Amino acid sequence: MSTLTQSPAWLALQTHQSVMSQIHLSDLFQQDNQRFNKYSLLFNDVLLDYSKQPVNDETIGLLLKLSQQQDLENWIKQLFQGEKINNTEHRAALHCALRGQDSLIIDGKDVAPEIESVLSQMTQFTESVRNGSLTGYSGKPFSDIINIGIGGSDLGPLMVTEALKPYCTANLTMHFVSNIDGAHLSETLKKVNPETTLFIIASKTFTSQETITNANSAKAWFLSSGGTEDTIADHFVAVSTNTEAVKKFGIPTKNLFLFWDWVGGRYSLWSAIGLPIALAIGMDNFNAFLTGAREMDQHFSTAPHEQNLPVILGMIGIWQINFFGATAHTILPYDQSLHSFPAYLQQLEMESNGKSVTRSGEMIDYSTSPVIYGEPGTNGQHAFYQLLHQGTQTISADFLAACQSHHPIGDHHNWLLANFFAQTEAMMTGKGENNKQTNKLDTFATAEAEQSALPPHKIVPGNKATTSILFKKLDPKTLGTLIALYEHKVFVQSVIWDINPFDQWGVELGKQLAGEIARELEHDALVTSHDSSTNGLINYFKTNR
Ligand code: G6Q
Repeated sequence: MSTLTQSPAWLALQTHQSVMSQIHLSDLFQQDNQRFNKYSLLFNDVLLDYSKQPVNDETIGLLLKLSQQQDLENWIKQLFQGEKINNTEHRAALHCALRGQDSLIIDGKDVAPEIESVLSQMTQFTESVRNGSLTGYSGKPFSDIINIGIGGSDLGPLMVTEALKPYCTANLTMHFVSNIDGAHLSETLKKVNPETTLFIIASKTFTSQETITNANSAKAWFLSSGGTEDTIADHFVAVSTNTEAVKKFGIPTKNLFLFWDWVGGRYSLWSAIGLPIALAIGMDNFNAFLTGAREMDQHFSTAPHEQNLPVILGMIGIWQINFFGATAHTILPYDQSLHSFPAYLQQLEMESNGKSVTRSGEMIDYSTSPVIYGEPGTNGQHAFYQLLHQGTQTISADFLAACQSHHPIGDHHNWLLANFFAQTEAMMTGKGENNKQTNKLDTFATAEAEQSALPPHKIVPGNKATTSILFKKLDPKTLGTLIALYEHKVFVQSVIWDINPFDQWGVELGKQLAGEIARELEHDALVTSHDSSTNGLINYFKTNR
């Protein structure tokens, strides 16, 4: 048994859970008509409603005792002071510094001027691409930007560029190529003209197999369709920490946007990895995006924990995962422009907190990151919500939506939001006669069926916990605030679980694995060096390719 699960705060929460699990969520609302006022928080334009969670004052008190016991306040300080809290890689995790900090000394050096200098390089570059003064080799302005990157060098910029499409004012079409599957690059190249296409090769290490393979193929395509070695510099820029590799690839250093090893891949969209975002929405909007995140940083580092959005969101997650046994968490943006938000959060949460040893290397005996998945509403309603309403798994959910639409046609937005509210209400109250008292569908349904005309399969038990996040409008600043909210929520949970959220050794393993097999695939001789399944699969591929 770990010290955490034997600690007083943990044991007190376990005892409290056995009481709270007996109370149906709708009863909590009947007992207290002030629940919404008590259990919702507002920061800037972002409203966080956690009143449809199985909590009361005692729950919040006990959760905050747990966070105190795990020294959350001190960890937050260390994060913002640039301590080397990424202990397995001996680095600070300084993504917050990218959102604007007057000065921050790391290893005896102030990093603020370097950040400022890359930001002004980005400003100059994005302005000249957007106003057409920087052109391709034939003198025509750029029409298409292709970002080649993967993981943290792809998911963030892709998600934000999609989410902020209404702010993409320049005449530029953004494309994102990540998969090493040749289809991704080929299908993208079919849509563009080499004379007016700008490639951004985005890779922190500049060694990721997928990115380098795609970048080499893009360069070959460029050279075979009108470009020359001399004009590569007009059409290729790089974002990386690896100056040498960028030079070796053929991109001159003047086209390199630097960032630093203290920016983790999945936290890098605030750095020059955000170049496609800045090209799409312009630097003023990009700065507003940074401001939104900075304001959330200030809130996270100063607000009392009971009024602190990331702390509350994180601790509600702990309550669900470690005490109610939730194994999955679903992200449901009622906003088509946030269609990539669940995929982005999959990486942020699962790569950060999908760990099973503590900071000091001990095996963990409690759950850490749940499986994260999601789809925009209302699409998900017609697909997997069935399981949320009547399935046997414990799954928690975040619903998100904007009050104001960027596309106010007819009554679409009212219908969209009506679905949001109806779903969260139905998940809480259920449907059927006297549908309450238990969250176990089978027991409940049988008892209910005996007393009512409803057959068990028609009874929806409710008592499913949800959190709602409403914001005024999805603008650059609000999106910055929202992303930082989730980043800090992930950090809060990592502190409770005593894990390092900033490394990713499982991902590193994946990067090494394919190399040896790729060499075996270079020839047609059958292989015998693996287990029989892997040999069989490789040999079937070789005989059928
Ligand atoms: C993120 C991960 C991972 C990384 C990609 C791309 O935190 O480390 O997703 O971003 O593997 O790495 P490069 O940017 O080095 O190509």
